[in-house]
Amino acid sequence: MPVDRIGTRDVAVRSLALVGALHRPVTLTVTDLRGGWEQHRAEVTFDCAKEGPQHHTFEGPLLREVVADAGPAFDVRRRKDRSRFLLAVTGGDGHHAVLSWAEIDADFGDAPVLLATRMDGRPLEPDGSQLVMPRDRCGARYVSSITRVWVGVAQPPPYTGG
Ligand SMILES: Nc1nc2c(c(=O)[nH]1)N[C@H]1C(S)=C(S)[C@@H](COP(=O)(O)O)O[C@H]1N2
Ligand SMILES: [Mo]
Repeated sequence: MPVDRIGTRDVAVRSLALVGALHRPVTLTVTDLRGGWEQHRAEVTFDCAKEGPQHHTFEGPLLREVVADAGPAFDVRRRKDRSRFLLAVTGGDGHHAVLSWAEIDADFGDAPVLLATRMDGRPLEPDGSQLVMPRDRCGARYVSSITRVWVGVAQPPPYTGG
């Protein structure tokens, strides 16, 4: 893994890969996520079964803007096409959570989900980005140290008239 210098510490550069049904799959560092898109701010409180309520302030780009720039393989003009897509977000420890594209699409759920570049003012370069789900009451989808975002179509069994 390449090494970068942040402050006075040498740290491994964490990056996340956008993969799946995309026209422009890409690998992005936290620095890329900060420089490439408008940074939004979210003050959130979520509950953890083990630790109790957690309160944090996150900054980062909207997940939908980063994924849109990777070119999801749907027809953007067709809402029914967009409504079939899913995203799976994986952390460095293998923990992963699923979202639907419609959940974050402005024409559907419009959830302001972020790929965090800062947590409580601290740059996330040393840890990797964290998924921020401001409307989630539970912390489980706040996936940290993100390594991969997969985009793809939900494929239920073929329609047989039932
Ligand atoms: N990569 C990764 N991210 C994760 C988890 C995890 O086990 N692995 N746990 C989730 C859970 S259950 C909670 S409550 C939040 C906050 O956990 P923390 O306070 O330990 O950061 O992180 C979430 N993100
Ligand atoms: Mo949790």
